[in-house]
Amino acid sequence: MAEKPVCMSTQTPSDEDIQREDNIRCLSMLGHFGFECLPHQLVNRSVQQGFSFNILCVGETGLGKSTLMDTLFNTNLKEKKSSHFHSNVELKIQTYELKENNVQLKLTVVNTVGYGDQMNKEASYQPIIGYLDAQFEAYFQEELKIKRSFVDYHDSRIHVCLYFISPTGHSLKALDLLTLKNIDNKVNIIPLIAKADTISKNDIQTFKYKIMNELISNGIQIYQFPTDDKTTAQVNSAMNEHLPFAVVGCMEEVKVGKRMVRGRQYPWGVLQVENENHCDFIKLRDMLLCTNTENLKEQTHTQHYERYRRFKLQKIGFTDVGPDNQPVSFQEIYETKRQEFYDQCQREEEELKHKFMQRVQEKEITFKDAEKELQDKFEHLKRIQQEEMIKLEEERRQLEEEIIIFYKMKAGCEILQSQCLANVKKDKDRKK
Ligand SMILES: Nc1nc2c(ncn2[C@@H]2O[C@H](COP(=O)(O)OP(=O)(O)OP(=O)(O)O)[C@@H](O)[C@H]2O)c(=O)[nH]1
Ligand SMILES: [Mg+2]
Repeated sequence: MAEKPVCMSTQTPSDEDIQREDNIRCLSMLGHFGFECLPHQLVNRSVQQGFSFNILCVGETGLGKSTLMDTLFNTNLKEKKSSHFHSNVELKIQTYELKENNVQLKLTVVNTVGYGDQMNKEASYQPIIGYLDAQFEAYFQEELKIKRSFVDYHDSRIHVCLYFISPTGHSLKALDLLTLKNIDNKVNIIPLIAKADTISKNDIQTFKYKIMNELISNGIQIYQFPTDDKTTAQVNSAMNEHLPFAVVGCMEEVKVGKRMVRGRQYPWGVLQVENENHCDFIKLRDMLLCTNTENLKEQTHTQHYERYRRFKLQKIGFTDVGPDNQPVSFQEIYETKRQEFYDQCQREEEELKHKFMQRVQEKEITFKDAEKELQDKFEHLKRIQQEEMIKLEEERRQLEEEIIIFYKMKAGCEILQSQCLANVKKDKDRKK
């Protein structure tokens, strides 16, 4: 628990109260009220609730991301090593509960897996953007709920992105520029030169200078330690000069003189991680976890999330001022949007109806044409059939006539034949 505050007595009243320009009077106090203890209430509540901090580590496989996280929090976060054979970049999210004295910290570390291992690296930054946006969207949806529960809500928005630069000593890679350009308006970026023990002290200075020049010439915004707070302005502006931090991570302890220190043992000596003359690890840890944690969270909310929220609301159609540049209320916009939506629905319905009627008419015409064609065909066939019938009838009549003639001729022939036979018989009889 935080210490119980000791409330001091207030100043004596002055003769004249000061009237400020914004019409607020500054009064001098006549006695002790106790509101000077307000900050302590905030401290107590914050300690009770605990803190949360979300870090995104972006860097090529094996650049020392996990080791640096372990070194920063002086614990073994038990991260497994990744393989170099991922077909695309993935994100590994892990949340830890840490406790230092009475202060509890919910730490989320998001690591890129397979970053920079693909032949085509153009899409490498997309999963990172997707993740950053998804966390903003989750917070945005919570904000829009009627029943919000921000007290137990785990805010997963990323507060800082530690960007691990390969210690080539040369320049930033195309992938670094591409990713940084695409994420700099979504997250606070602190660039780090990874495994800085692999470059000489002089080369590091030149490398830092080159990196900063490249970032500026490519218009990439990195996080600047704030200099508007008197208590931290001096140290922060000095630290801004040291960016990008050249860091070394290591959990092993080696003996230096009579002390055990965390460091990397080389044939020519020991690189002490927590020695400011050897690397910038201490600077990073102080800036990240002691001096600017709250500012990083504030920037995430007021700059990056705010940008996302504005974009989302504008996309839906919300604005703060109307066409006449006068402020408009949420209710007004909602009503206008509802009316617009209703009108649009009506218009679309009318359009659909009209299209439907047109189609029906077109079909009707087609059907009528087809019907007429069929009717004509039918009439034509009927005519042909009737003509055929008449023809057949005529042929039948002719045949019947021919049959009658035939029978008549047959009968005639038979008479003639019988007469002939009778005559022959008569002749025979006479000859006898
Ligand atoms: N020289 C040197 N080696 C380091 C440093 N940090 C880590 N290493 C070594 O680099 C290797 C990879 O370290 P990791 O921390 O696993 O790297 P990583 O970026 O988390 O790797 P992945 O998660 O597999 O992408 C290990 O053998 C570490 O001991 C450093 O600052 N300097
Ligand atoms: Mg790792």
